[in-house]
Parts: sequence; C-alpha cells; structure tokens
Amino acid sequence: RRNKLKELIQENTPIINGWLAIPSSYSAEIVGHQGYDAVTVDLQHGMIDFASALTMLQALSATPAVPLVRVQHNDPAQIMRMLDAGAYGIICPMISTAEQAAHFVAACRYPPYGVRSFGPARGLLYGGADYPQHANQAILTLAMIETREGLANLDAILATDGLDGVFIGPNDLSLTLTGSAIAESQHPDMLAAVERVVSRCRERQKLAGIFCTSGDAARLRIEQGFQFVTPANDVMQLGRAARVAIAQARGT
Ligand code: 3PY
Ligand code: MG
Repeated sequence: RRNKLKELIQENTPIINGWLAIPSSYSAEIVGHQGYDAVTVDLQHGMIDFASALTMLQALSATPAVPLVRVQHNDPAQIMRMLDAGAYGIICPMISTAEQAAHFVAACRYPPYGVRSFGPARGLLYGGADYPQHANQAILTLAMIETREGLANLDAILATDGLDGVFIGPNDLSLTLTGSAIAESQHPDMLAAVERVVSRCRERQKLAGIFCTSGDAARLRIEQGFQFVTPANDVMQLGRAARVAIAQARGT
C-alpha cells in the first residue's frame, strides 16, 4: 500500500494529523473517521502500552487516516516493533544531533539503507505482500526538534539521508528556551526558533511539522509555512468539548 502522506507532501497539501494519548481502539477508530490525513499513536506521553498500540493501529487501518506512532525515545527495538505492528511512519522525540537522526532513520529502513530486521508481521497485512520491497519508501520519518541542541544542529539533522522532515515539540522547546512549557509561546526566542525551523525546512525541501493546541492555532501554523500540523490531542479535545457542553447546559 502506498503512503498517502508522501503524495500530499509532493503536492504541498498540508497534512492534518490527529494525536492519541488515550489507550483505546474505540477512540482510535472514532478519531480516524473524522477526516484527519494521519493519526499518531503517542507512546511517549500517551497512556499507551504495546498491546493497546497494536489494537489502536488495527482500528486506524479500518479508517482513511494513515497510522503513525510517536515512540518513547530513539530506540531501534521499539521502532521495529511499531513498524511491524503496522505504523506507516514514526515520529521520534528528542533528536538533538545528526548522529541521532541517522540512527533513527536507520531503524526505520531495511538494508542496505538501514538496520531494520524483517519479520512477516502485521506490516504485511496493512502494507501488502510487497511490503518488504516498498517499505523503505513508504515509511515516513519525522525527527522531533525540541531541545536547544537539536535547534543548534538543525541544518545537520535536516541533511540526514532518508529523513522526511522534522516535527517541533513546542512544549519541550519552549521549556528549554524560555523556562516555561507553553505550546503557543509568544516569547521572542521561541518565535525565532520556530521561524528558523520553517525557513530551513523550506530551503531544504523537508517537511516542517508542529504540535498545536487547537484547530485555530494549527491554521496559523499552516499560514506560517508548516505542512504537518496536529490540532491538539484526544485528551485536550475531550476535555474542551466537555467544558463547552457543561457551560452551554448551565447557560454560563
Ligand atoms: C512537545 O510539545 O514537546 C511535544 O512533544 C508534543 O507532544
Ligand atoms: Mg516533547
């Protein structure tokens, strides 16, 4: 199976990516049917173990959304297992150097381009019988820029062979740059950092992604030049929808 996201990238069409922190195949299925281009299962900060992630990826494959996983860290063993479980792209947190980026990409690619091991697992059920032949092209790789060092090494990270792009973690990045974890931080250092990532990605024709706290915030990021945005996660959306409904019911 082709990866629809690669075509959207070619066409320069912004990718709207859902984000799952709740360990439920049912919420994965619901979210996957809402019109997202991709949906990410978050193993880093989501309350999700391998068994739940597997059922969530199964649920997502019954929807039009491309299933992605954010892994816990730059661990080839976990990346291999999530790809075997049918993830069609990996978002890897805390990439700070070109070496780490190369290590990450190698974990996502079969030889001769990487070190991924082949096993006849769920990847074949989702990807098709020719999965081993096309997986190296199909799997999306996004390195998270969310450390001071990662920002300093941005050019070298973007030069990594086989890396599709970067994804800003604005909570961690603002925490390290400004001392406060504020995803939509307007601190001048944060604004400059975000602008730098967008312009470097544009120069190198790499995908620029970012986590956002709402649909409106995601719209602004697209206008700023991002092509991959996450308009909040399931937890934020559920809480917000509940607060709105309660306020409406109370007439407050
Ligand atoms: C961050 O904002 O640091 C993230 O990792 C997004 O989830
Ligand atoms: Mg982060």
